[in-house]
Amino acid sequence: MTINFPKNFVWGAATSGPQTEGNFHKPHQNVFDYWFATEPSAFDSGVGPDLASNFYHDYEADLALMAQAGIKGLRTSIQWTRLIDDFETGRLNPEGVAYYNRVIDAMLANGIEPYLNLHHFDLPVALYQQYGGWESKHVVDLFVTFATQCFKLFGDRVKNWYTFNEPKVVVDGQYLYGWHYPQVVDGPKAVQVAYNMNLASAKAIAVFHQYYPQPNHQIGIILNLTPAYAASDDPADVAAAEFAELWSNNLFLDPAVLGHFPEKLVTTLANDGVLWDATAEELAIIAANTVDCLGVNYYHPFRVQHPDVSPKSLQPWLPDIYFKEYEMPGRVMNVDRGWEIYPAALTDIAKNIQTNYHNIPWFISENGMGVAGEERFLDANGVVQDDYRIDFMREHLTALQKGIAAGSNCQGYFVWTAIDCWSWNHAYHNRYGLIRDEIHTQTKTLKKSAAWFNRLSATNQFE
Ligand code: BGP
Repeated sequence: MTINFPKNFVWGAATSGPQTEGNFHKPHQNVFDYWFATEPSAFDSGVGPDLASNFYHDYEADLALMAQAGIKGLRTSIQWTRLIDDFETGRLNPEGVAYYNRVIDAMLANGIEPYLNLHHFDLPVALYQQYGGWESKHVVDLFVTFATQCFKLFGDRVKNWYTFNEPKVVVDGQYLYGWHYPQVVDGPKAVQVAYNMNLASAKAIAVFHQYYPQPNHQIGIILNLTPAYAASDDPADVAAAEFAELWSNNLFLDPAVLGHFPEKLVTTLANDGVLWDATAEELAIIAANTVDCLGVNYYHPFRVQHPDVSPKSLQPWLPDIYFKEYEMPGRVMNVDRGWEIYPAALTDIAKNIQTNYHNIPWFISENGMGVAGEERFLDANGVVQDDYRIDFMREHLTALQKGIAAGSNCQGYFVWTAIDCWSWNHAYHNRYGLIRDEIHTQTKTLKKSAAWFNRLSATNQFE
């Protein structure tokens, strides 16, 4: 069977500044730089983001390899801590400006369209220390100052922009479950952070549209969508899944695309006494500045059952009073990463966007397979035989194509990731790249999946 994709479908790869560049010539630390400097044991094998993929020095060779893998679009991010010297005034760091100019020009020279994101978990740590980070509306305005600089500097060559990558991971990781620095565990603060990031996105979009009208330029947000599936037909499980969907997905999806928060979520948070602090003026900004397009990162679904705790029993408030993760027996797992593999969710996501989000243009902005110990799969020629990664992409693309055939407006697929990179707490443990990075020798080589992807990108189809 041949699986075909629409004409002009974009085949790309995603990555981020903090995970690839390495900490060379950066005037400031982000929260991960600071966390590593103060607590290296929080990272796999005590390895931090200092070198990452050394993209800062290797970008020309790396981009040439990406072009060989058929990558036609690269989503990466500009680091706030590299571009800006003074966060309050937005004064630029000239070295940072020159670096991003070089990278953008090199992308274009390699036939790779830049897709730039402005925040990939990498808040400047000084803004946490001074203001509480995303808890603060002043930080919202400083983000807009940074975003404005980016639009002005690079918008002549960059047509595709994103305000945030996975803001929900900031809420969960930094303010609820302690995965990421500052490891705050505080439900009401997390609720305010979610609101403030929605506001920051809308305010940045407002500025962007003043500079660049559509259709030549577009701006969106990148959301990790984890469709919530109830563990059973039991009404308690169904209600748990309904709240999980509101909290995990609609919290950002609805304001970004529809311009307002889901009513049921607002009512629930208000009844629990934890609703965010919002003004009518801010809500009007959110209503008026929705996204032009949407990036969807998809890795795994969210299986949900009703929680053991009774509502209101958990004090202080946590969203966990409404749902609990369900480890479905028999589910297919990526054991190395601990995530369920469930490609069919992509068909559901496509249908949801088509039906409930006015079929807005969207693309897969991340999807990929992280595997530990890939040296096991090196062949005699030094090529990683990563058939599991090809299978993973094939299955997900088949599910996605079903949604497209039914009319969903999906315009591209960006694999996570181009070159093996540094990955937050897990450092280099799980490898996701189409291109292998032999970290110790700094050698980068195409894996088998790169050849497969290149064919896919050239023909727009696979068997
Ligand atoms: C997404 C992030 C990426 C990347 C990816 C893989 O949530 O946007 O930055 O890291 O997940 O996850 P991990 O690196 O944790 O295995």
